[in-house]
Amino acid sequence: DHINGNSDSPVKLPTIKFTRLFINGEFVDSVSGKTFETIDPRTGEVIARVAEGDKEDVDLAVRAARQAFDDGPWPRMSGAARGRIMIKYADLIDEHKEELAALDAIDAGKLFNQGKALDIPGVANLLRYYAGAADKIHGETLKMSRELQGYTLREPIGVSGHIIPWNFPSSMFFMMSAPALAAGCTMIVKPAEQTPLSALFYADLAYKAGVPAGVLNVITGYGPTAGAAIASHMDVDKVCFTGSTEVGRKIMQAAATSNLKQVSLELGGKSPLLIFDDADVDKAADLALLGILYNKGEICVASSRVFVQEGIYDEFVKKLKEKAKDWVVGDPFDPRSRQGPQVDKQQFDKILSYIEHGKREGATLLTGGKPIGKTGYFIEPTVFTDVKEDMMIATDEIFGPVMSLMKFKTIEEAIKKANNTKYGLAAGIITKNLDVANTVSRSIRAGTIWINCYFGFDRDCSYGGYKMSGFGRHLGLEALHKFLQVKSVVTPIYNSPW
Ligand code: TXE
Repeated sequence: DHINGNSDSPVKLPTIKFTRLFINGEFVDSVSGKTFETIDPRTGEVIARVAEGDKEDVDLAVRAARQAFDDGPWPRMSGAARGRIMIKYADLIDEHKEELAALDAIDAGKLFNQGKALDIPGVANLLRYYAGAADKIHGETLKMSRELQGYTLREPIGVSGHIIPWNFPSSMFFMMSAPALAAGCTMIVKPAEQTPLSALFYADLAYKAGVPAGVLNVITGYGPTAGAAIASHMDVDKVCFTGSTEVGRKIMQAAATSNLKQVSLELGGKSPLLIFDDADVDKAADLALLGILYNKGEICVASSRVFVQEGIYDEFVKKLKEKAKDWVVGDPFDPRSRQGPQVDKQQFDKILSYIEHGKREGATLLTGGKPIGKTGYFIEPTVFTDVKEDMMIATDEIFGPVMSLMKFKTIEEAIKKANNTKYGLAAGIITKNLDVANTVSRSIRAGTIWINCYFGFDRDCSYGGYKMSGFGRHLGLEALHKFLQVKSVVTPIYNSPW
C-alpha cells in the first residue's frame, strides 16, 4: 500500500519566482550576499537557493516596518480601508492556490490536494475573517467612580516579529500575520529555513493587493541568526513565535534582556486522545489514526498519546492495525497519498531514533517502525503498544507518525494520565456519555478539547497552550487582541478643580 516518492507527478511543478528577501516593498539580496539551499523532502534534492537574511537584514526590515508604523498610512487608515485591501489580498491568494499548494508540497512535503482544497483557501478565508473585524476594533466607555469621563482605545501594538515553523508554512504565516494586519501593525515575518518559498510569494501578493511598502517584510534565513535578531531587536514591539519549547524559552529570554517586548508562544504538545468503552470502535480507530498521521504527525496538536478503556481495548487494537495498513504513504502530488515525506533529514532521523528508543525501552511495535524507500524522508505509520507512561515515546514530542497506545480502567485514571505531561495544547474525548464528556473536558489542562472529533479547527475558535505549550492564542478574536493594546483616556465631566 505504500507508494514511494518520485511517482510521475500529474501536476506541473511550480517554477520558483521568488528567492530574495522582501523589504520595504522590494525583493532584495541579503546584505552579505549569502544564500542557502531549500530541499525537496520527496527526494532530498535542492529546489532553489534562497537569500540568507541575518542581523543586518533584520535591521533594514525593522527600520522599514518602524517607518511604516510611525509615519505610514497603514495604522492610520480606517479599519474598513485596511479590510478592503485584505479582501483583495485573499482574492489574489485564491487565484494562485494551485501554485501556492504546489510550493508547500515541494518545500514541506505537504499533500498537494489538501493544500489546494483546505490550507490555501483556508488562509484566504482567514484574511477575510480578520478583514471583517478590522472596522470593529473599539474600546469601552468606563463607569468611573468620580466625576470623570473615561474610555479606552484599542491601538495597534506597533512592529511585530513573526517566527514561523515549517509544518504549516501557509496557515502559520497567516495565523500570525492576518490579525496583525487587521490591527494595523507592521511586521517582519521569518519563515522556517526548511520552507521559505510560499512566504516570499505571499509577500509579493500582499504588495500587489495594496498593502503599503514596509508593512509586511519577509526575511528568509536561519533561527539563531535572523530569528534571534528579531527576538532581541530593540525596535520590535512584539514577537510571536510558533516552534519548539527550547527555542520558545530563548525567545522569552531575548525579549526580557532587550526591550521587554511582548511575547506569545505556541510550542510543542503531547496531546491525549481518550476513548471510552461506549465509543464506536471503528470510528474511534479512524479518529485516532487521523489524529497522529495527519500532516505526517507534524502538527502541534497531534494525538500522540491514545488512551483506550479496557473493555474495548483489544477490539480497538485489531481495528487500528488493519486501518494503519490501508493508510497510503507516498508522493504528496499523488491523489492516493494520505501522508507525504517528513519535512527534512533532521526530523526524519529524530523520528526514527525515537522509534528505536521505544523498542529498546520495551514497547511493542504493533505496526510500522521503518522508513519507506531509498529516497526521500518517508516513514511508515507507526503504533506502539505496551507503552509505559514514563517512556520517552510517551513523554516527548516526536512530531512524526508515531502513536503511543495505552490502556485505562476508570474516568479518574484517564484524567490523571491525560494530565501527566508538561504540555497542554489539546485533548480529544470519544464517548456518547455527556456526563463523562463534561467531566473530562473540565478536568484536562489543555487549551482545546475536541469531543467526538479531532482537529475541529475553525477561524473563530482560538487555540493555544496551557503549561509548557506556551501562551497567547491563535485564531479567533483572541488573536486579534494580541496585536492591540489598551489606552485609557480620562477627562473631567464638569469644570471640577483639577
Ligand atoms: O524547531 P525550531 P525545529 C517542535 C517539534 C520539532 C522540534 C524541532 O517537536 O521536532 O520542535 O523543530 C526559528 N531564535 N516543533 O528545530 O528550531 C526557526 O528558524 C529565534 C513544534 O525546526 O523551534 C524556525 O523559523 N528563532 C512546532 C522556528 O524558529 C529561532 C513546529 C521553529 O524552529 C531560533 C515546529 C532562535 N534561537 C517544531 N532557533 C509547533 N508548535 O507546531 C530557531 N528559530
